[in-house]
Amino acid sequence: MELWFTELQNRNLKITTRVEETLYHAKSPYQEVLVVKTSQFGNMLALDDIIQTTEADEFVYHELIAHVPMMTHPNPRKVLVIGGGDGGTVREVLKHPGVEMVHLVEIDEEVVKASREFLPITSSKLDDPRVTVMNVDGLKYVEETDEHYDVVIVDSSDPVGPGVGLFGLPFYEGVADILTEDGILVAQTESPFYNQSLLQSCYSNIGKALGQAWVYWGVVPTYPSGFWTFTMGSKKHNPIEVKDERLSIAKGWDLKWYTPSVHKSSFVLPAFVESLLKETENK
Ligand code: SPD
Repeated sequence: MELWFTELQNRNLKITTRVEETLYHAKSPYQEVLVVKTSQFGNMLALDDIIQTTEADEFVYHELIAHVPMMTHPNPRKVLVIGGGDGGTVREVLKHPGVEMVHLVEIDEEVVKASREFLPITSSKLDDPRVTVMNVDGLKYVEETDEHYDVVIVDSSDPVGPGVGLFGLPFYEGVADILTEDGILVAQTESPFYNQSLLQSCYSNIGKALGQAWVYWGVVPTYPSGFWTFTMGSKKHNPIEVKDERLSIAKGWDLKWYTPSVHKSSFVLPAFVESLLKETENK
């Protein structure tokens, strides 16, 4: 019998990949957590039937969401990751030698459990002594914490289910309050092919909350359209002006996507994305 996993990418489009075996399946209070072994992408984590990460292409997303803000800040010591229970973002953040503590706020402990068991490379740094994993709601955490962070990374799922509040202005304003005075926020902001208004509102809201915003992108084959964006807000530091000397600290790290040139080129946007962002500036 043939087994296939299908994600409905939008109302008109599906992506389907062959499954060899189901490795983990649980219904948590928040969502359905599934890990399958696929023929094309290796082990793959899906939440409510939406692909979150796969062994084959996780490096693109995790290197970009972590290293672009972490290099932009001159000395990131305290980092908060919201979502990201698979551990891939934490793994990349810890490559920065000055990092003293990483708080991982992942609402769903089933995601962490499944990833520890079936995504061993992605989750490999979750037990690092600098890491504290908290299974609490990111929105609530941001409202209630007294901690301040140099970098906050919003490694959320899509704007449906438990992740929906993580894309709104009140949340970004809350993050601005718990950032240090030169702090940086980055969020995953979906595909400009299929989710244009979401990208526009994130760009506009992050700009309002932090003062300045930039969009950058990479290619994640298992996400809708493959073309994936991240939006960074920074109170002080400009990601495009980071000195080559700073970017060169990544030499010798185990990286497959991020390089000093990629850091800069990721901010070069196709014309249609530039136009989308320009539209928001006039509002
Ligand atoms: N369409 C899926 C987008 C998922 C983005 N977050 C993935 C989390 C990986 N750490």
